[in-house]
Amino acid sequence: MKQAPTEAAQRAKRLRKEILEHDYRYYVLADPTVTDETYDRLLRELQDLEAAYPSLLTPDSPTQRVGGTPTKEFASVTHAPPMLSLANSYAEEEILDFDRRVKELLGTASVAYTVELKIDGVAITLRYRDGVFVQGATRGDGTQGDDITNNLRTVRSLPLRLREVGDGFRTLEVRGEAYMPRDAFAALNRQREEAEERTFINPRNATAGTLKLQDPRIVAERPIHVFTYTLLAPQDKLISHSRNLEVLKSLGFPVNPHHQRCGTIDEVIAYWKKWEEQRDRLPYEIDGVVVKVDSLAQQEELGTIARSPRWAIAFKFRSRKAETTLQAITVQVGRTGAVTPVAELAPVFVGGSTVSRATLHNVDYIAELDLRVGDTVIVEKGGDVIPKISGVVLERRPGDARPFTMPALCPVCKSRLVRGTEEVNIYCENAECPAQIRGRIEHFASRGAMDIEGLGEAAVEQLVSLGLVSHIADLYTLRRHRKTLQDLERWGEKSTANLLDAIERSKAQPFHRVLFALGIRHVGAGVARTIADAFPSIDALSAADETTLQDIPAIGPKIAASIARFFQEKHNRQILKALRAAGLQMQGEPASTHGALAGKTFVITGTLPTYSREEARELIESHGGKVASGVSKNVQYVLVGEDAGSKLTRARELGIPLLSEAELLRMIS
Ligand code: 0OX
Repeated sequence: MKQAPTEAAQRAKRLRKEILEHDYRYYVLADPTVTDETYDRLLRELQDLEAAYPSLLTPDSPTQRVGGTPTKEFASVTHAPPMLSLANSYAEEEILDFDRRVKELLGTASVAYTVELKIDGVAITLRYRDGVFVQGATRGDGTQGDDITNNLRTVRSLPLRLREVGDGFRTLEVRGEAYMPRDAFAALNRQREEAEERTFINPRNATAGTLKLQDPRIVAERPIHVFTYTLLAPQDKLISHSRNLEVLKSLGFPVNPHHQRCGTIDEVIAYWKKWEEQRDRLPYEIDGVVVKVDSLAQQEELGTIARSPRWAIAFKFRSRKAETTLQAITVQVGRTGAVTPVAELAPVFVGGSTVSRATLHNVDYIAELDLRVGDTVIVEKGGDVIPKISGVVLERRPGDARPFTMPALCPVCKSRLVRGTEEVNIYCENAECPAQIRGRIEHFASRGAMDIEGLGEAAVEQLVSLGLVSHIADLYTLRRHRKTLQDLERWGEKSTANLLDAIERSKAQPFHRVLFALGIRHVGAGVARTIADAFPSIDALSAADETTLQDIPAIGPKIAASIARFFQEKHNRQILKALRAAGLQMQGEPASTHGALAGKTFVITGTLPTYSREEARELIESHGGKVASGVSKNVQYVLVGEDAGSKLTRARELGIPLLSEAELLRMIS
C-alpha cells in the first residue's frame, strides 16, 4: 500500500477532527458555524486524500458511514449489563405510588427526579473503544440483540468518534433510542405508496424495519436519528442521571433537550401534563415521559426487579390505540384497477375520532397479521393519523373466526382478477369497470388534483351510472346536460350551476396538477411536480422515452415505464386531446411576473399557526412566488412555524430573512 506522506496524514487527521466538530455543532448543539458547502468541501477533501492514500483510512472516518456490504443475517451481541425495560404507569395515582415506594425504600422524605420525554422509537446500544465507535446493537430480548453496527454507522447524528473532553471517557457504552421524525416518516410512506410498496404503520415500525435491513446503503437513505440517555462507563465519576446527560452531550451524543430535574413528584406530574398537551408540536413521536431517580447512588440502592429498574418508570400518555372487532373484510376496486381489501370494524373511538374502516393493503398484509374475520384487532393512529390495524389479540380469537380469501372475480364488473407481475397487488384489468371509471373521475376531481368542489363520491356515482360521464374529459362537456342535471334528485338549478362553475374554474389549475390528476400509475403529487419542473409541456413529456425520463432524479425505472406506457395508449391520447381542446393547462407556466411575491422563492419549515404547509404553498404560488424544498442561496425567505428544524438553522447560517405566517399574510395584503 502506498505510504502517505506525513503532511497528508496530518491533514487527514485535522480534517477528521474538524468534521467531527462540525457534526457536533450541527447535530448536538443545533448551532452550526459553517455552510453545507464548506462542510461538503472538507468531506470531499478527506475522501480524496483517503482515495490517494488508502493507508490513511480509519473505521471512524466520517467518510465511512456507508461501509460494509449487504449481509444475510446479523451476528448476535450479548448485553452486559442487560438492557432494562421500563415499568409503565398511566395515571397520577400510579406515579404517586411510585414516589412513595422510592422514598420508603430509600428511607428519605424527599428525592430528586429527572424527567425526560419517552421517544417512541427503537432502543439501541452503542459501544466505543478508545473513543471510536466499534459496535452497535438492537435491544433484542434485553440480554441478546442483533449486531447492526453497519446500519447504525449510517446515522449521521451518531458520532463515529468521541469528542475529546479531557475526562477519560474513552471506552464506554451508550444507550438510547433510534427514531424517525414524523415528516420524514410521512415522506417515506408517500414515496412507498407511489411505488405501490407497503407503507409503514408508524414511525417506530419504520425505524425498526429500517434497522433490520441487511443492506446499509438503503439504511443510509432513510432519515434515522438518535437520542441517547444512558451512559455506562467504568468511571466512578458518574454521580447523577442529569450529569450523565451533560457528559453525553459534551462527548458528542445527541441528547433530547426537554429533560428537567424535579424536586417533587408534583413537578413530575405537571411535566407529564404539559407534554401530553404539547406532544403534537414535536417533530417526532413520543408516547409518554420517563421518570428517573436522579442520583446514581440511589439508583444502585433501589436496584432492579425482573429486568425493570425500581428507580425509573414510564408515565405514558393516553393511548392512540384501541381494540375492536373485525366484522368483515370487503374489497374495493381503485382507479388503477388495484383491488384492496378493507377492514370493516365495529366503530371505535381512537385518538380523537371514530374509526370504522381501515385499509388492509393486500393479501400479504392480511397473511402477515394472520387476520381472521371475527378477530379482536388493535387499531392504531400513527404519525400520519390514518388508522391502521397493527395487530391481532390472538387470545380473544373466537372459534369460528374465518380466514380471508381474495375473490376470483371483480366484485363490481365480475371480470377475472389478475395478480400483477412481481407485485403483491391484484388487479381488475377491465378498464371499463365502473369502479375504475368512478375512481379515475374521483381522483381527477380531488383536492390535491383538479379540486372540483361538489364532485365527490356520491356525485360521481350518479353521473357515471346515468351515463353522463364515462371518462374525465366528459366533465368538460357536461354543460350540455345542464337540463338533465337540474331535474335530478338532490341537484336542482343551484347545485348544477355550482358544479358547472367549479368544472370551468378547474381549467386554470396548473400543469403539475393536471399531470397528477391524470392518474398515471406511480405518479403521485410529488412526482407530478418533479416532472412538471423537468418538462415544459405535455407534448415534451409524451415524446420522452424511458431513458430520458430516468435521467430525472427521483424517477426510477418503474415510474418511467408507467409514464411511457400511459402516453402510448390510444385511449389516453384521445382523452388528452379532448382535455387540451377544453382548455386545460398542458404546459408549465413561465416564472410569474405578477403578484406580490413574483420572483421570490420561499422555503416552509415547522408547523404554522393556521395554514397547513400545502395551503401555505398554494397561497405563495397564487401570488406569484415559488416554493423550494431546501434552503439555499437562491431562497429569499424562510417561512417559519413552530418546532422548525435544520432548515431554520440553515437559513440563519446563510442569513436568509425569516418570516412568520402573519408577516407573509401582510406581504400579500
Ligand atoms: C425513551 C427512553 C427509554 C434506562 C433504564 C430503563 C430504561 N424511550 O425515550 N428508556 C429509558 O431508560 C432506560 N429512557 C428513555 N428516555
